[in-house]
Amino acid sequence: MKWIMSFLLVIAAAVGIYMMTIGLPKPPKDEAADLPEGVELLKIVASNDFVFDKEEYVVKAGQKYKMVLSNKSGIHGVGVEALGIDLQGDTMEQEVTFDKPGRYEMHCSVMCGLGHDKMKATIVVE
Ligand SMILES: [Cu+2]
Repeated sequence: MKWIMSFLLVIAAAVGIYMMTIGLPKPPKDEAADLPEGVELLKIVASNDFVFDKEEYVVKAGQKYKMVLSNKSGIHGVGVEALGIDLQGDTMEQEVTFDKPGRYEMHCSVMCGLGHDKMKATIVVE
């Protein structure tokens, strides 16, 4: 009788481990890890509250960035005309080097709804 108990325990443990393995969410992709050398990540997250995740994105002049737009909810874009930036649709990332220090207004470039006109942030190049 004792061996049956041990056997069941082993099965239960095996099932448990299996469930844990398949149940674990995939580790989040570390986007900063696969950047080319010398390139930094500038990630912008947009959501359906018509906001970007920051009011100001501070970057260094002369530094090359990989600018990535991530839409947490809704469909938005990022436009900075003065810097030739337009992220939307199929183009959700772009390499940018900010040359001139200053403040640049960034706005949503996709008509995303009622709050669209107010969906703005600033890129601060230092
Ligand atoms: Cu919009």
